[in-house]
Order: sequence, then C-alpha cells, then structure tokens
Amino acid sequence: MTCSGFQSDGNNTLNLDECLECLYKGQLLSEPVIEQLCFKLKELLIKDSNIVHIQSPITLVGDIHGQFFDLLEIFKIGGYPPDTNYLFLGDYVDRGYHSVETISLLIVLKLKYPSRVTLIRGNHESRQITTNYGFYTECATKYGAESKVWKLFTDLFDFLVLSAIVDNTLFCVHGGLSPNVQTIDSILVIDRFKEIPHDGPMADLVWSDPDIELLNFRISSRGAGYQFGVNVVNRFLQLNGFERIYRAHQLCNEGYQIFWKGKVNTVWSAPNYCYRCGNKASILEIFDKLSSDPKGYRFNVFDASPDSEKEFLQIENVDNDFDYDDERDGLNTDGINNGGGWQNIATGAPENRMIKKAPYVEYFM
Ligand SMILES: [Mn+2]
Repeated sequence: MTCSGFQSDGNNTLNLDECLECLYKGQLLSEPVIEQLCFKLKELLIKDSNIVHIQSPITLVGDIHGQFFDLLEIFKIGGYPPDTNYLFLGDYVDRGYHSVETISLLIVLKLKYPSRVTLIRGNHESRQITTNYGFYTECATKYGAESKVWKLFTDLFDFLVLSAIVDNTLFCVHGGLSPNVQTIDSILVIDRFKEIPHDGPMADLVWSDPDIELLNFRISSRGAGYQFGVNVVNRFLQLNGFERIYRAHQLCNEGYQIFWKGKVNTVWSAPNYCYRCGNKASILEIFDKLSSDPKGYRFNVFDASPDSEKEFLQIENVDNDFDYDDERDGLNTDGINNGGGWQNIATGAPENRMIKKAPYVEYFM
C-alpha cells in the first residue's frame, strides 16, 4: 500500500507529516513523492560541508541495513525525533528486507527536522554495492523493474556528508581513518558529490577498520580501505585536537566495541544481523555537557524487535523449500563470503525469491 504524501493542492507540494505517518506504519511512498523528497534533500545537503559540526546531546546510530522494524525499535528506546537528536553513521540499505522503508523514513525525518537529524554516508550508500547486496533488487521488486527509485536514491547518496564532529572533540565517520587524511583539512577538500571511488581518502573514510594488532596502516582484506593501528589513532587525535573516534561498519556481538580504552569505538545498530546472527545492537547516547553522568555517554544495548523475528519466521515458513545451507548463502565456516549472491541483477527483473530467502551474511562488507 502506498500513500499520497502530497498536499491536496494539486501542485505536487510535499506533505511531510503525511509521509511520516505512512512510513511509521510501514507503508511505501509513491515514486513521484520519492522524486520530490530526493530533490529537496539534495538542495539541503549541497550546502553542507563534507564535515558537519553538531552539539550534544546526540544519539549515534550505526549500521541499520534495511532492518526497518529494528529502526522503529531504536526510536522506541532512544526517543523519537525531534525529541532526541540523531546522528546516523551510514549503511542504511542492503541486506535486510526493508531498505526502501528505512531510507525513505530517514530522508523524511531529515527534511522535517534538518538540525536534529544528521545522515553520514556509509560504504553501502553506493551504486556498485547496492547493485550486489540487495537494495537494487528490493527497489525493482517493490516499484517494478521500470521504476527509477533506485536511481533517485543512489543519486541522492552522492550528496550525503562524509563525517561529523560532536562538541569539537568527537570525530564520527562510517569506517575509519586514511593514510591520506592526517588532518580534517584533507577531508574538507574532497569532492564528495560522486560515486564512492575504489581508493583514496573518500573510499578509506567509509571502508577502513581499526585493528588492535597494528601500529600503522595495512591494506584491508575487505578489498577497499585500510586497517589502522594505535599510532595512527594517537596521531590523528592529537593533530586535530579530538578525544575519541566513533564509527560503525563492523558487526559486534555485544552491540558495540571499544578499542584502545575508548579512543576508537564501534556502534552497531542491526540486532540479529540479517535475521540470523544472534548479535545484540546498540545506540550511543552522548549526554549534554551539563549532565551529571560521570562518563557523559552510554551505550544503550538492545535486541531485535519481535516484529523482525516474526517477519523472518513468516517468510521462512512461506518458503517450504527454504534451505539453511550456509554454502549456498555464500557463508563458509570462517564467516567470509565465498562468492554467493542474488541472481538476475543483470536482467533487472524483479527477483521474488529475494524476499523469501534470508540474505546471506558476509561480515567483510
Ligand atoms: Mn559498512
């Protein structure tokens, strides 16, 4: 079911309140509404620098990956915008069943409350990655193979900012650091209005990971970005006058992970990732400076929404041939992708099996 989302004046003027109402109910917006929303948000984002400055209190959200009911759970436990300010760290789409609903809701929230919602780009906010990991197929399944919603969304992704700085001391990014980014000046000069390149500083910011074994940089086994060690972190924090780095991008069984006594922190917000990993998730609540809390922040840990579980079981039951075969799903015993994936991308035809089949898990993306 889709809703209008336009004012009744016949001029295709957006009605954000109606869009929000529909999206919170899990309904899809029509393609003309999505076109208007993406156009409006580009107008807004084009004015943003590659790095946006935000003040606490703020709640950080890590990867969501189309787990729409778990996003609704986040608002239930963390508060709804605009009562809670949110900084989303990227990877809104791919993997889960509801990337369209997820990104639609985040777009409308950003337009409705621009100063209270910030959206950073993740490595999945990319044409190339979404073609292979579910979002393209989901758009074609829900809107038809002829629709342009995937193009509208992925063109919008080019406008998302690359990082945020909270209270001048907390550096927030999807992936991590880059050998080409010593100071934030190197981020400010990036031309970000394009597809994420294969290498270079823009790629590294969305692809890199911390590694406690390392001192410096090492080429990442993901195939893009770097793994970075403690010396890199210390130098970056000191040169830029930052206290900590917050990032997402890596599955954490406990919902978050703390590196080097908190100098780097991972926030992971997709519980029971891909409806099968059994992991917890978290959001990071950073209190305002006047707060009496000694640490000034809290990882608010949560489990999958009952709706997510229910949906997965329903989908699993519908497909009696469902075969929980790790190999077919592209997951070998090491948890590393061995080349499986969804088919029919080339034809652009709706792939109905997609919504019956658990997306395969591949930790390296
Ligand atoms: Mn990621």
